[in-house]
Amino acid sequence: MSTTASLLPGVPLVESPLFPTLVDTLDWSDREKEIARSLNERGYAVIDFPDPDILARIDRIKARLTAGFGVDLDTADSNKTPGALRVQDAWRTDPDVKAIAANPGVATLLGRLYGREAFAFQTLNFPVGTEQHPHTDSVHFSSQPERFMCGVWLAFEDTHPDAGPLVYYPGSHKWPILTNAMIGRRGWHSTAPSAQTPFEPVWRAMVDASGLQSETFIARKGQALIWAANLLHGGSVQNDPTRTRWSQVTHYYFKDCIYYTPAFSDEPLGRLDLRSITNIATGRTEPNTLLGEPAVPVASGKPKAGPLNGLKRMFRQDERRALPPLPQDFDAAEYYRLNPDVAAAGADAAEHYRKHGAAEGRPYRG
Ligand SMILES: O=C(O)CCC(=O)C(=O)O
Ligand SMILES: [Fe+2]
Repeated sequence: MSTTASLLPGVPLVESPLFPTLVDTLDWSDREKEIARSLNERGYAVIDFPDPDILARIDRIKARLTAGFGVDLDTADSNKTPGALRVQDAWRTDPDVKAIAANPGVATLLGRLYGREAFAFQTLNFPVGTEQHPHTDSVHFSSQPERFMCGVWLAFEDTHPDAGPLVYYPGSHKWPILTNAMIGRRGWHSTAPSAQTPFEPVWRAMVDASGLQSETFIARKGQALIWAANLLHGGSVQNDPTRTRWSQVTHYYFKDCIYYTPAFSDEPLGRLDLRSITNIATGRTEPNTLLGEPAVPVASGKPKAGPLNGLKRMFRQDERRALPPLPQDFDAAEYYRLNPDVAAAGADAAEHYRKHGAAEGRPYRG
């Protein structure tokens, strides 16, 4: 690590306030510098996915996943938007989804750009546009130190402008990362149906106040867009409901961090909704650590004296924490329909929603 980089090891290199001087001290290629500058200035960068077999892989994935959505995705004029169609973590069963998530070229690139080893921890496959309200992934999954998280959106087909392309607000990644404390709410025990809904009016107001203009990603099949943890993004309106917009999103974390869900945490009170993170490439759990020290959840009692006391209090997880209650209009059949992976996994809908679905912002109403 260069001398300048070593001043702020807890900030991703591409997001560092020292970036303008840092960039010339690193052994990055011209292409890496170009990608880094785009991420630093605009909060995203476009790459050709580094896999010679990518087009064939994509076709195999589409063929395998299509049946699971229970919607006619092949007939030209069929309506393909009956609800929020997506499969989470298909990498567990689909070798090509896993190969994309575990692509060594992408992990190496991200590792160099962020200054820490990168690993994929979640996949989402979408056959159609999501029309998801603009959001940052930072409220869903964040890290301590913050910003060690990013998304890679891979186009599984050429994006048609009427298919509800991915939309994002270049420059919004430089905004402060919104927390519950900032928007005047508590996250712990929250009953919000989705992690991001309480933040949505604030993001809309910030777009208005800043005047930032959105852009859409009209991608070529096999192109990918990397977005920074705090870049505001979502799915634009799908003008033509007969069009598909196949994609895979792979979310990445970086080593030696605390991984948690900010929307259900109150950081100033030491209540972090810690996540148990699986490294897709290795299949192993990545420990929650800070500077190499495990962030051990402290069950109860008075913390023992020792140098890590403050940290342990900070990362303490209240084991008596109640799960969020089920929303009144929750319907198990609808939840299975909208989340076919939950049905496929044989999980209990209500339990899955309370333990995972709520925090992941999964839909339960069409
Ligand atoms: O593909 C989209 O429309 C948005 C997906 C997204 O926001 C995500 O996976 O984090
Ligand atoms: Fe997102």
